[in-house]
Amino acid sequence: MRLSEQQISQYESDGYVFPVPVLESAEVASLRAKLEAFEAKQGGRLTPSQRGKSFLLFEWLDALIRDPRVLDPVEQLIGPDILCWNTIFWIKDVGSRSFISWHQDTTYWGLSSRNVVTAWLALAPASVQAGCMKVMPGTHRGDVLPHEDTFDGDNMLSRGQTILDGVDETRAVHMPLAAGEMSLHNYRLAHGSGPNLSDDRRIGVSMHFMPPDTRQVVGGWDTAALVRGRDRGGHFELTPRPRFDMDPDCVAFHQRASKAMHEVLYAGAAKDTGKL
Ligand SMILES: O=C(O)CCC(=O)C(=O)O
Repeated sequence: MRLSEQQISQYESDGYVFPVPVLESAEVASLRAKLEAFEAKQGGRLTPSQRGKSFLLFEWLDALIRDPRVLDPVEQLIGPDILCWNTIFWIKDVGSRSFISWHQDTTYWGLSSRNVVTAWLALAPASVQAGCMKVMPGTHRGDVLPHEDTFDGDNMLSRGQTILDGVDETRAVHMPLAAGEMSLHNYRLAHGSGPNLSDDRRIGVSMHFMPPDTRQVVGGWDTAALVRGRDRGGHFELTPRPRFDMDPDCVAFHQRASKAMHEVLYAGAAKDTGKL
């Protein structure tokens, strides 16, 4: 799957493009089943730290961040050398009040590049009713807007960071996705999502890709997976690859890597909620 010229120019001007088909329905059903079997084995849900940098924990997610159907469109947007900084599970159970406030990821990831792209893949239907992502077109081109830490318990973001002013809800664009489709957005773009009012879980996994000249400017040591081309920057420790789910060497590495990322996400915050 290649993005058309029109999709590339839409990404440049508006900051997003969707839907991009990635997985066949049998493939997405199999990945969802693997994730849900893992959740069931440990009482029904992922721990906060298992939500992030999870490509180190699950062999199938390590394969997904290297899948050409994900990377070919990403390469069209950020070039042939690609690092994956993070992956995050975004799961809203049926009947939960979980939501994601309007925010820009540049405010708390500590990454120097303007050119980080998030690929958000639906592992279950992400309809408007299910609380799919919504975006504010063009906001990736302006300054980062002021955010406030709200620490709202239902907000899935670590600090409940929320754009105070500058979001005109009437201009919001929803990005509904069928299971197996992904959206792509620039991490400077203002985005968020409402609660899941559907009768199925809303399960997504975001994959965050960056060019190797990116630096971590808030934390010290940080990690990334080299998923395509060469690491010409050398600013991140390259991660090992799990040979199977919960490969002990990678689980140990994940513990250190997610602790370092956690410190970046909470830098300067009034408190640590323990969320990712
Ligand atoms: O899952 C969502 O609705 C929001 C995800 C998000 O904030 C992100 O991928 O950066």
